[in-house]
Amino acid sequence: HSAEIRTSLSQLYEVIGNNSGAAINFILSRVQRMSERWIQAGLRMRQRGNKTVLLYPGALTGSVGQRFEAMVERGGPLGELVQWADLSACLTILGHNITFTTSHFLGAAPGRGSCPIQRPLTFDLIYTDYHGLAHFQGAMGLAFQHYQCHFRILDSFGTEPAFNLGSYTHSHGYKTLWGRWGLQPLQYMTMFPHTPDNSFLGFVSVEAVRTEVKKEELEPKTHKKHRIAVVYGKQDYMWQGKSEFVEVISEQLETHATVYQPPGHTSSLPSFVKNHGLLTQEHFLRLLRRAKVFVGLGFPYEGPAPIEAIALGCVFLQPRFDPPHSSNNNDFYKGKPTTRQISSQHPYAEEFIGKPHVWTVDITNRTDVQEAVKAILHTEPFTPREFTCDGMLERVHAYISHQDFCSKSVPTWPPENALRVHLGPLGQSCVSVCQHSALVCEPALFHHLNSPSAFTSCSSVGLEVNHLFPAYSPWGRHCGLQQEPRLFSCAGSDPSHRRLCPCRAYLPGQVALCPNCV
Ligand code: U2F
Repeated sequence: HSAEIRTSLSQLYEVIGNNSGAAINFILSRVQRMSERWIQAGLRMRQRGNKTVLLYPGALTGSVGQRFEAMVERGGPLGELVQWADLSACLTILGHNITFTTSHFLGAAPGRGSCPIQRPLTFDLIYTDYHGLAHFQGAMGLAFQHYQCHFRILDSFGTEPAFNLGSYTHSHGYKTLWGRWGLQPLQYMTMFPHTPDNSFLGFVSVEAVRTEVKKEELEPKTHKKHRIAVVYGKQDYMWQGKSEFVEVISEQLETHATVYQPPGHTSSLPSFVKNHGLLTQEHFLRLLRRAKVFVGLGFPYEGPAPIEAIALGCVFLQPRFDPPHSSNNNDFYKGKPTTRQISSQHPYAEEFIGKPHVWTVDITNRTDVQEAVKAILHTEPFTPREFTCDGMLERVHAYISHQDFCSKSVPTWPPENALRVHLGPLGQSCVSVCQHSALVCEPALFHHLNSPSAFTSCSSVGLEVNHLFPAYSPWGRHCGLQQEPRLFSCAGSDPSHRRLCPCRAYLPGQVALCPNCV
């Protein structure tokens, strides 16, 4: 039978509703709140799919899940739940058949009653995370290898190819707690377009409700949104050492917070801050709607909230990190399989959105902060297309129809005519080389330029297992080709190599897709 775009999410409520807990409630209420927008976007979308899909958020499962669950209503991370909610809504609307489970079923013997893993595997696709991947490996034994190509891993911060292969990380000193699964890097799906080596999954941001904006315009000035700052920081510790910064802001704006307060605990927040306690997502968004500025304190890194704030017409004011934070100098990033240099609390907001919506400042410089706050005038709401329902449906549909990690042959999507070859300067990664030409690095096109003919002049050619290749070395005019396709890397850079880069154009506001390949 041919699947259809669904015009209701009732099937999803059923499959999610078989699970329970605070995290599941967050997911369900988010999907319900956004259901009308999903359905309307689904009607605008002509394409559909009919895969059988398992969603298994390992972070909500077993003992890891208990710890995560305990923090949901105490200021713990919610970004992952935002993504699971939006992914499951998106797949349902596209017409796929979904199973969603957080039960630690994997301990059960195969074939017994409720175990969703049956042999042969009945799912076309399995969306999980790093925790879930380990559960599957434990439960499936040797069959795991065989099914690897069906996995899609939700990985907020991304996994660079250099961390991808156990033997390679070991011999090249790339230390990580998470990588080394030997999947194809595009099987990892990130929350923001961090490195194009991974697939950018994203989520859906709230969109400003037009009618409400209009209504506000007609109301007296006092009801207009202004002179309120909301500080981004759900737990007390995130405010430590930031009091001067918050003070400068509060000199000009009424300052609000949503910090979780344990019962019987006295607040250590400055007395001029109006703390609402941790809010439900709905009330949090209502607060942002009234505010003019959303203020980052430096943590949490790279979460969804700034995108929502900008969508609701706030300016996001955030700290610059100089020197940048990374897995080398920062406990949060330590062990994460990435060499990214985090130049501010939210590099996506800084680089992809920027002024007038995003101000990245040195928060220890009083005059800089004051100037920024003063300069923040009326800003229109803004949402990049990739964070709308339409954008996410288009992107996820494209991935499901074109990405095939089970095939033994080279990738055929995006098509070769999308390829723009660029030879970078010494020391630059293909991420920046392509960026400089307003293009994006496309790892699925690497195989087209992994041959001597792609270079202009080589006195010698070598084939090597090296994540920097294909690359050119001016010393001896050596051309290096890649021997291991799972090490093709947009992110890799080195002072003695000029990377040969597969760049491509992208749709406005939809960096994951090229203009002629959807
Ligand atoms: C990120 O996780 P966080 O949960 O800290 O990310 P946030 O940007 O704070 O927001 C997640 C959602 O929480 C909601 C808000 C966001 O959609 O609308 N919310 C709320 O419901 N009530 C409130 O009072 C305040 C916010 C990131 F996503 C994770 O991947 C990281 O692990 C984490 C640490 O860097 O940061």
